[in-house]
Amino acid sequence: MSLIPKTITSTQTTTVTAPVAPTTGDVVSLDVIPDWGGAGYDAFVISSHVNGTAPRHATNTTGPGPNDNNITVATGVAVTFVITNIDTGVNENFTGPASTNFTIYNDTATGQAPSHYIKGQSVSKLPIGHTFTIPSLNINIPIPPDTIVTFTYTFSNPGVYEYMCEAPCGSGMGLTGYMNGYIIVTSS
Ligand SMILES: [Cu+2]
Repeated sequence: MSLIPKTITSTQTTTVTAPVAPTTGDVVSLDVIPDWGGAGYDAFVISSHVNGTAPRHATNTTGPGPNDNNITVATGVAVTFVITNIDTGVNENFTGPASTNFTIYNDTATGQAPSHYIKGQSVSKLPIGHTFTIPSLNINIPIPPDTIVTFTYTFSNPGVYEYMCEAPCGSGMGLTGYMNGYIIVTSS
């Protein structure tokens, strides 16, 4: 499956365009939407569930998570995660080794500038808004503001894997359906 270019306009009027990258296997597209459920309730949202140019949860609830962000994939398939962060906020600086290979695409006036990180490479004081973290697999991907971040992972074992953001990003942090979700890995 190839990635489909798309454009999302954030509430801060910054436009990011997804990379068109050759890949095989499955693609999971997630957006990080600031204030999805109200002030401070940022969320990972399945991209196809995002509506409109000022994306918001349909009911704008600040209650329990809308559960729009669970993912199902199969074992043994290379899954490419495409995480589009339309949040322009910085919440902390990320320092540490790259937990796996990943690429950060920065939107520039002349197009997208990819920065490739190799597993083990040291990352120092990278300003980020969020992370995409799967604690049980030691995956911890930094997500800078207004970027698209991609990485590919093949799940070996069926199960339910919690993913989350570990950056201190507000009230949605730690809430299922906001900055937390689950990856259901089925046997192929
Ligand atoms: Cu976050």
